[in-house]
Amino acid sequence: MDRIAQLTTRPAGREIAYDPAAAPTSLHVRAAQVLEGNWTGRSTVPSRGLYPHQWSWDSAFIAIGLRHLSPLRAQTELETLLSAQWADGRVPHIVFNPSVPLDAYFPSPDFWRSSTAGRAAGAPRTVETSGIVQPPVHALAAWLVHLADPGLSRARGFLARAYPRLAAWHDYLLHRRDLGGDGLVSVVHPWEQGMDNSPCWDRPLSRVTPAPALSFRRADLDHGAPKDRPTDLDYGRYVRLAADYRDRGYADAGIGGPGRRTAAEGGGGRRAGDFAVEDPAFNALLIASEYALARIARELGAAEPPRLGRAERLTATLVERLFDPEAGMFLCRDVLAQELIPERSVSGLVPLLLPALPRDLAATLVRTMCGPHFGLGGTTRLVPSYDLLGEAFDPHRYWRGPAWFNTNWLLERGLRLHGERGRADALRKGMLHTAGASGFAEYVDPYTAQACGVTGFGWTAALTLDLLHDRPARGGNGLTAIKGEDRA
Ligand code: 9WN
Repeated sequence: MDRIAQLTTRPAGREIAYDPAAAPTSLHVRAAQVLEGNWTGRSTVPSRGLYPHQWSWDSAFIAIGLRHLSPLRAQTELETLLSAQWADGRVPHIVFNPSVPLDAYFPSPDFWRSSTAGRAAGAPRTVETSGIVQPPVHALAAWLVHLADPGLSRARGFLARAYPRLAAWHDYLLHRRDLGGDGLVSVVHPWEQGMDNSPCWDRPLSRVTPAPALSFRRADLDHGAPKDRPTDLDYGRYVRLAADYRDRGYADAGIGGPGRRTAAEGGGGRRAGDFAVEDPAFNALLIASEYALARIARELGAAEPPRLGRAERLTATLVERLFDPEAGMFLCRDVLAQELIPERSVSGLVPLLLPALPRDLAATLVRTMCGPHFGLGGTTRLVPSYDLLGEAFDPHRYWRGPAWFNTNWLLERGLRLHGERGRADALRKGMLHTAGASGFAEYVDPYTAQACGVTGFGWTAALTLDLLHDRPARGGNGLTAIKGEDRA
């Protein structure tokens, strides 16, 4: 049996429920080939060249697609990531592969120095990781992976082993990262939110003194065109923020905590950092994962999952704190400046995936997505990462305009969840076509669908597989599965 045939067969020997008449086999096989090519034995790299380690939210999206090929691999993907969790609960944004040369990616393990600089925060000793985090898509992924083969999952104790780690991860975010004190989670670095170079960060980043250009060497420019990547100035700021956090032992101090230097005060004592932002997508993904965690707890026998009420309360807080009626969407909040950031990014549409979102708000988000700022169904086939009318819009530069597949997958799920079937079907079709035509590109020009960044990108292939398998005609939608029973 060749590798792809092996991949498309479940470990127990049962063929996967795949209908070749309904989905183009070549797309399916090509997506499987990408995942096979990016598989390292314990996890999947986003890209062999540009991103040769394990990334946190990439792995969650990859597991969601991989479950259709091999539920065992999908479980292993998440288990590998969770085994690098820190004792304080954080799940690091990168788990480094020790066999990859140090100069293949920057910042490398010798920059983060997790096992020494992160010791007080409980970094693992046997594996090197970064010290920041990424959006918490993992409980959602774990639940969807379980659903792909509940028998295998139960036999391996997959959820029973994952649950305490996922619960500790959420507790870390909700307790240690509530820097604004309002119940929402803050990110302390643009890389944590995952949309690294979004114009939303321009204002809060402008307060950060860049690290000197000669103090580091960017590896990303070995693979990507400088005009598509973040500028050197922004990179200098990313490096400064990460180095400062590392030099504080990766300690999370709350705003107003002991010795905290506020933006206004300008100095002294232990600092919480120069960047703290409440982001709608990060928090919405946490809420979606809280629903999933409640389902996992119930599967494991908990009588009354305590997390459901929390998910609904968090949704209300998200609306209260970050929804901007004038913009017709959610915005980011700069916690240090205590103001909403007046930039429209796709992040502000992602809360559409929340089941408890009030109906009128869901309708507003759909209108905004299909209006002049994002153009879905009109000027664009996929939702761009940033406002088409925004001053900083650039159809090719990282997260400043191009369309990404993970955010579009989330929006497709959200549209379907809120009964927008026609729009969801059209978006699904556009994604499948674009994924195949672009060679599973990392991202695409939202107008022309021209491939940008690297091809053979992990989550593009994985989410393509998920869309192929979770066919609308079957009424499938992982998020509906979460909503359905929990809210009944
Ligand atoms: C920094 C791996 C990651 C994604 C992010 C994407 C990019 C890294 C980088 O690649 O970020 O984490 O070096 O630019 O922005 O979303 O997880 O695919």
